[in-house]
Order: sequence, then C-alpha cells, then structure tokens
Amino acid sequence: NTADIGLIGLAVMGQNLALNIADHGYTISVYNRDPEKTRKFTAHCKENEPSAAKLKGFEDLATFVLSIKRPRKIVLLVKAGSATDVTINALIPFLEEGDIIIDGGNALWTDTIRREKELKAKGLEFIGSGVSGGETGARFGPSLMPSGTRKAWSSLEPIWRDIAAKVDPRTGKPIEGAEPGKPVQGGFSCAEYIGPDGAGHYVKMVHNGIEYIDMQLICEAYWLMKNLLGMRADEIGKVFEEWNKGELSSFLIEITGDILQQKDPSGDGFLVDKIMDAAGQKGTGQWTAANALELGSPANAIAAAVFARALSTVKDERVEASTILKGPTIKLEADREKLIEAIRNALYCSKICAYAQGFQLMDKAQVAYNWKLNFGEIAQIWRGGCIIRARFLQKITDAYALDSRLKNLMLDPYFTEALDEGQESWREVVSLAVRNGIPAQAFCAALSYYDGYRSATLPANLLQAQRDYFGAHTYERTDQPRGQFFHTDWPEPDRPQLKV
Ligand code: NBP
Repeated sequence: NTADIGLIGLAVMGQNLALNIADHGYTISVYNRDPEKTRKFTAHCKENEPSAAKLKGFEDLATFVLSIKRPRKIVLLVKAGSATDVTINALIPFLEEGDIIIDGGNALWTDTIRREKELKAKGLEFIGSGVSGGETGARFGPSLMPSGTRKAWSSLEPIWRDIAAKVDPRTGKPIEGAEPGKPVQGGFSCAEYIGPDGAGHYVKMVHNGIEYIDMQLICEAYWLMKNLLGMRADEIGKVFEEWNKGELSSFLIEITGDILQQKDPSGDGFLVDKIMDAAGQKGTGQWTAANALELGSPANAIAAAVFARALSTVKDERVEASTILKGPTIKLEADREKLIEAIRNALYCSKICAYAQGFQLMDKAQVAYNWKLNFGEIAQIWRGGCIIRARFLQKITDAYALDSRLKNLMLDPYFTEALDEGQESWREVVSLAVRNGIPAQAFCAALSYYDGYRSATLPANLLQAQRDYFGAHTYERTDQPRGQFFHTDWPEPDRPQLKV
C-alpha cells in the first residue's frame, strides 16, 4: 500500500482530477466500475501525460483499496445520487477504521449528512466536498468546498490545498498558465474547510444557485441590447469584452464575449442565433430555490433564474402563444451608448442583489443546520477555479473583513454606494423592459428585492389582517411590543355575515 490517495469514477471529472493530483506529485490509484474505461484512461496517460508514472489503474476493488496508504483517502467522482450509495456500499467491506471517503460529486447536502452519519457508525470518515470549475477546473485547479470532521480534513488538507486553484494575494486575480505536469506555484489556495457534515455540499449548492442567476442576468442584458437596440451578436459580444475590463470582470462575462462573437460554422451569421432557446438544468439551482423556500429566505432572484429556464423549455407553447397573446410594439428613442451603460449598471446592481440573496440564504442555513460559516473565506475560495469566479468576489471578502456579522451584503458601504449610484439607470432599464414587453424576470426580481429590503414598512399589515379575518391567525400591533398577538372578530357586528 503505497498510493497517497485513491479515486473512483473515471468520467470527465474523475480523469481530470486524478491527473491534477498526479501533477502535484502524489501517487494515485484509480478505479472505475467499467474496467474498459480504466484501461483506456491509463493507456492514454502513458502516451500523453507527463505525470503518468504517478497514476496506476486497478480493475478490482479489493486490490485498489489495498494499494492505498492508511488512513486511506478515496475520492468518489461518480454520478450523484444512488450511484454514490452503490459505490460506498461496495467499498465498505474493504475499508478499515479511520479510512476516509471523499465525495466530490454534486451530492444533495442532506444525502451527505446521512452518509456521514452512516459511515461514522462504522468507524469511517466521510468528507463531502463541493468541486467547482468543470473539467478544466478539475484538471488545473478547481474551487474546493470540503466538509466533515476536522480530523478527516487535516488528513486531506495538503492534497486539497495543492490541487485547488490559486489566487495571487497581491492582485486578487486567479493565477493562470497551468499546463499538464506543471502545476501553478504560489498564491492562496481556493480550498478551505467549510464545516461539518453537509456544509460543503450546501455551499456548493448555493454557489450553483448563484451561478444560475449570474448567467440569467447576463442573458437578460444581452436580450435587452438585442431587442431594444437591434444590436448584432458580435456587437454585443464586444460590449461584454469591454465590460470584462471593469467591475463586472468575471469568467462568465468573458466567455459571453467570446460566445457572442463566434461565427456559425455554416458561414451564415453567428452561432448563438442558431442555438435553440430551451435551457437545460441538472437540479442544483432548483435545490437552492427549494431550500430558500423551506428556510423562508427571500431568494426571489435565484428562484426567478430557475423559473426562467423552466419557461424557456416550453418552446412549442411559447411559439403558439406568440401568435395569440399581444404585447406592445417596441418604441425607443434612446442614446445607444447611454442605454448600454444603463444596462451595465442594471446588471451590476442586480448581481449585487443576487449575491446578497445567496449569502443571506447561507446565513439562515448556518443557524438552521448548526454550522458556522465563514463568508469572507467562502467568497475567497470562489475567486479562482469556479464558474462564478469574478473580481467582484474580492469586494464580498472585504465586506466581511470589515464586519464579520454583516446582516446583508447590500448594507456594506461599498455595495450600498454601488446600488445607490446604479439605481437610477437600473430602474430605467427595468421600466424600458416592462414598457416594451421584453422579459427580464431576473432584473425585475432583483430590483423588487432591493426595494422590499429597503422598505421600513410593507403591505404585510393588510396580509396579516386577511389571515386573521379568514383563519383567526392573529396579528401583532405596531403600537404594542413584539410578541403580543391580537385577534379581531371580523367582520364588524353591524355588517351582514358573508355567505360563501
Ligand atoms: P457523471 O456524473 O456522468 O458520472 C459518470 C461516472 O459515474 C462514471 O465513472 C460511471 O461509471 C459512474 N457510475 C454510474 Br453513471 N453509475 C454507477 C454505479 N451505479 N456504480 C458505480 N459507478 C457508477 O460524471 P462527471 O460528469 O465526471 O461527474 C462526476 C461527479 O462530479 C458528478 O457527481 C457530478 O455531478 C460532479 N460534478 C461534475 C461537474 C462537471 O462539470 N461535469 C462539475 C462539478 C461536479 P461507468 O463508467 O462504469 O459508467
């Protein structure tokens, strides 16, 4: 038993993470349910990968387990859900006390809590680790969000910190330039201990929920430029290229600039105009929105992004409805440059609200599930490797450094000022979208959140009265201390009783 670590699941993520681990000088044993994939992968590595000697394939689970140093660290990168349970159950008979299973799949965090408990009862450790960044991240530096016991984490920590994305502490920018066999040196690592049991997978889930809204907001900005200003895809792509030089600088803005300028292989126009407008989803955005509903956390923009994907999928219905349901004719007399700048402001303000919702949700979750999350650190480990990596995240880390108990990101002085500066054009953009019948549900949801959160009073007084009227649910009074509940016998005695 000489391998530093083992890995099961040689699909795209497993192969890339295994090579990343080998590139960092660790010896790694790999295994896949279908042995043909193990053979193909190890043969490919021998031909093409400088670190191939560090990696050894196994076709039998018992020999695979025996090849790993104790306490064994075995990473799972198999399809999330029942495949993870099947793999864990197959492994258990070969493991010994103190061995550690690390699930790097996109597991539902409640499954992680259950698995950790079940394995603890058998004397085994379980780390649920969010892994973000897709195949390139896995290969050259992902963002890693591990959780489990501190003891298990201290065993995994050196490898996890080495293979994670690195960020230059002076500039706050991800360090690029990794190539096979030559890992990045220096910089701080985008791997940080998140907390016990399911905390890591929970944070990864919220990361994905934020990813959904980040993407939807960008799509709406594109759609407004296209429909209000009649801009071509490549022209809009150039705008995103410009935006990527400023405060919006991020991976998603960068790739959007590239995507929009990509010509169609047929030679006729731009590829994006030929792609079917029906969005897929794998479920993590939906989990985030569902959890926000469960915890009563007002993540309406995140939910709007999930619903926007759902609405996109009913393509045939939309095509039919477009011939029946009427909207306004687009009328616009706007200065093009001014409107583009207003859309940029609307995007930035909405993005602040979207992140505020994600962090507000994690704050609720840490109370509900008994975790202690470090929000500054979470924003920091999202700076490199992952899909939502952005310059903006440094501002979030700064905000929590200034006030670790910050109630809402929007209350941090930097963000308060950014929202204040951008709000006039944000409102203008939202009203233009509404007046011209252009769907912009995420922009609208974010603005409603901002206006709702900054309102000292809301019409929930009437709502409470309605609840008390039909269900005797009682209400508190503004002129009495909180916690005292009142009921009124509605309707007034001189009014006739309603007959339903
Ligand atoms: P997939 O999610 O497509 O899973 C394929 C792997 O699961 C293969 O190794 C397959 O073995 C194995 N597997 C299946 Br399917 N059923 C199994 C079973 N019953 N028992 C044992 N193994 C089984 O691969 P992926 O896209 O590389 O993702 C791996 C994990 O990483 C997933 O949980 C995913 O959600 C997560 N993730 C993916 C990304 C991404 O960008 N793709 C990013 C972050 C996280 P076989 O070869 O024998 O069929």
